[in-house]
Amino acid sequence: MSAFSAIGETGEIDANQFTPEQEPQPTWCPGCGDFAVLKSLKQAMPEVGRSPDEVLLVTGIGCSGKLNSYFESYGFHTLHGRSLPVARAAKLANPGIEVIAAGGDGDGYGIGGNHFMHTARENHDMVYIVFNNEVFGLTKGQSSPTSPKGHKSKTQPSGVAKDPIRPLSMALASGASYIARTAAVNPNQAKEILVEAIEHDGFAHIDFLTQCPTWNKDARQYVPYTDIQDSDDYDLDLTDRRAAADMMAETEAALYEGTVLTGRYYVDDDRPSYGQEKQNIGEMPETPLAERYFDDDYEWERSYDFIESYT
Ligand SMILES: Cc1ncc(C[n+]2csc(CCOP(=O)(O)OP(=O)(O)O)c2C)c(N)n1
Ligand code: SF4
Ligand SMILES: [Mg+2]
Repeated sequence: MSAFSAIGETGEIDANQFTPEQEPQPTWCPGCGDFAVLKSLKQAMPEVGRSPDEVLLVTGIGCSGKLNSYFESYGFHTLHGRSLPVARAAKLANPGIEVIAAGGDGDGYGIGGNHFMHTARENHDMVYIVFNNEVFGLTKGQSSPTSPKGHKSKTQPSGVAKDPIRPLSMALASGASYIARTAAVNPNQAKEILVEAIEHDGFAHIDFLTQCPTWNKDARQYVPYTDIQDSDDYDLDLTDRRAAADMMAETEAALYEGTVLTGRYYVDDDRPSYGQEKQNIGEMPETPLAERYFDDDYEWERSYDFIESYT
């Protein structure tokens, strides 16, 4: 059965539709947390009612970047750290498609950190899943921006001398309008958070703790974890920016002391997405680029119009 249906057609959506017809054998190592991201993402799709032909999955480079090899949808495997600019362009050209970007901690918080900051600032309507395993997995275990201070690896034989990045705080300071952390060991919470993030209109950042048993043997498996929404110890107002900042700071410090806190941290449903802002100032074309058909003459005509308007 083909997993693809006509765009816009509704009907029962099944998680299995997101398994490629000729499923490649995953090259992820046994016990890798990446399997849980794939599973929870597939399980989220029926709940948001999106079929494979309504989804674009854009990935960076890394073990995490292989996600779209095992997920049936439109896909774009980009360069290291470059998933977000591609995802942004795709969303602006085709606002009707559900855009999900994904990559690793090295990819998203290191080489792609600048794109992360500005995509959050501009509140592009998409989900960004960062597989945070605290190492460069694919390239064999070098320290990454989230490796704890003192972490020893081939590139840092005496231990990392730097403090790690605080991804949740960085997302909040940059302007993301939905921010959550989940973990591969908690696939039900992961699925629920993915559903919310996909349904959110704006930039939804999910820091997804994924264990790498091959190259990060010292790393915690992220158990036991506490879901801050389930715990009586916390009563967080998700719309309160200051409270979110404090909760994130506590969570980020706790992780490196062996306590894993997960859950939703911040949700701003009022902030318009970048596409909406562009519409408000009359800069979004009424017919999205992806729905236009050009013949040769039309395309030339429009090019001249465009050049003339800027000369
Ligand atoms: C521009 C560029 N620099 C470096 C690399 C080499 N490289 C490939 S994957 C990777 C790191 C992957 O780590 P991470 O993003 O954390 O993903 P993981 O494999 O852990 O999922 C690096 C440095 C590259 N492909 N391109
Ligand atoms: S190297 Fe680590 S991150 Fe990569 S597939 Fe293996 S366990 Fe997963
Ligand atoms: Mg990594």
